[in-house]
Amino acid sequence: MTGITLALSKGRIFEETMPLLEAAGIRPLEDPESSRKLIIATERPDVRVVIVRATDVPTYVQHGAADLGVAGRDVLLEHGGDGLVQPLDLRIARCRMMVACAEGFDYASAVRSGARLRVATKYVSIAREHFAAKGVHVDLIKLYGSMELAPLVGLADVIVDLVSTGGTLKANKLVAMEEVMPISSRLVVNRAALKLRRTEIDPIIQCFSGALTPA
Ligand code: PRT
Ligand code: MG
Repeated sequence: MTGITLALSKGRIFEETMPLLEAAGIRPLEDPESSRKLIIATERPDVRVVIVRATDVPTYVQHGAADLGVAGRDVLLEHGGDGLVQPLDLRIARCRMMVACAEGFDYASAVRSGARLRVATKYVSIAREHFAAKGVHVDLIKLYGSMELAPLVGLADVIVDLVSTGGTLKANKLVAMEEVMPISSRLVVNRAALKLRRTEIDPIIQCFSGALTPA
C-alpha cells in the first residue's frame, strides 16, 4: 500500500485541524460539509483524508485502515489505546468533562452520603473511574446523546458530559458541579505504521507540531 490515509470527523475537528493540514501541505480538495464523498483527495497526491464519525476514528487507525487520525481525549479514553500512539496534543476542539446536576440538587451531600448516585453519560469509563477514585458508589446509565435531559425527567441524579460555552447546561437549568478533566483532541497514529513508514509520517507530525497554537 502506498500513500498516507488520515481519518477525520466532520464539524469542529475537521475545521480546527485545517490550519494544521495546511501547514503540512495537505489541504483537502473538497469540503466534507458540502461533499458527500467519504474519501477526499488533498493537495498532496500521496495523502488522502477519510471522513468518519468522531467515535470511529480510533477504530480506523487501530486497524490500520487509516495511518493517522484526530480524536478527542474523551473518545480515546472510552475507546482504549490499543495499537495507537498519541504523539501530539493538538490543543483543538477544547472543552471540559464535567459533572452536572439539576438546580437545587444537593450534590455535595449526595456524594458524601455513601448512597448510590445515579449517573447518566455517554462516557461510562471516564465516569466510572472518576467516581471510583472518590469512593462514590454509582449506578451508570449509558446514553448516546441529549444527556442533559436525564436529570430533568428523573432518569439520573447527575450527568457526566462535555461542556464548552455552558450554554446547553444553562438552557436546561443544569449546573456544573465538578470538572472531571480538560479535553482536547490528539493526533493518533497506527503503531505499526509509525514504525514501518516513519520517513513518511514523521514529517507530517513535525509540520503539525510546528503549527500548534501556543499552550
Ligand atoms: O456529533 P456526532 O454525534 O457526529 O459525534 P460527536 O458529538 O462525537 O462529534 P463532534 O464533532 O460533535 O465532537 C467531536 C469532539 O469535539 C468531541 O469528541 C470532543 O472531544 C470535542 N468537543 C469540544 C465537543 C465539545 N467541545 C462540545 N461542546 N464535543 C461535544 N460538545 C457538545 C457537548 O456534548 C454538549 O452537548 O456540545 C454541548 C455543550 O456545548 P456548550 O457550548 O453548550 O457547553
Ligand atoms: Mg456532536
